[in-house]
Amino acid sequence: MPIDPTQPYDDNNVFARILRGELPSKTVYEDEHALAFHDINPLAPVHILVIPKGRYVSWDDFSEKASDAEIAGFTRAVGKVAREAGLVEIGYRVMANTGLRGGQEVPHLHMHIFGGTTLGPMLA
Ligand code: DGP
Repeated sequence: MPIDPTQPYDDNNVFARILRGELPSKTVYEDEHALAFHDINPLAPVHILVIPKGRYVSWDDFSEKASDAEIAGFTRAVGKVAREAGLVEIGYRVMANTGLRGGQEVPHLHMHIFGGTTLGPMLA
């Protein structure tokens, strides 16, 4: 179900539970600002999710309310994860589904990193 991007942050969402270690994930990277793990339902040979450690519902919420340090740290983490996954030479895609008609289902900001193949103009 798509989420309402204006809803308050839900501390029981699945990514909040992964951050607290209550649910397992295949972690590929972690630092002060970000956690990255493999998507449970990969849509490409490489499909990694990068999430901020702060409580942000969406890209809209994060880009408005996060501190400059959080934004810088998170952005650098996304780039680092893609580099460490070996995606720079072949190319990759970064995507944040946002809100009701943006296809967002989990109400904690997550950047999808897709790679490992030639990506079409859009992923459904
Ligand atoms: P979105 O539609 O942008 O909100 O994408 C949510 C993604 O999260 C979707 O590709 C599947 C993934 N996902 C949902 N639940 C879990 C989970 O428990 N573990 C992991 N690793 N990924 C999950």
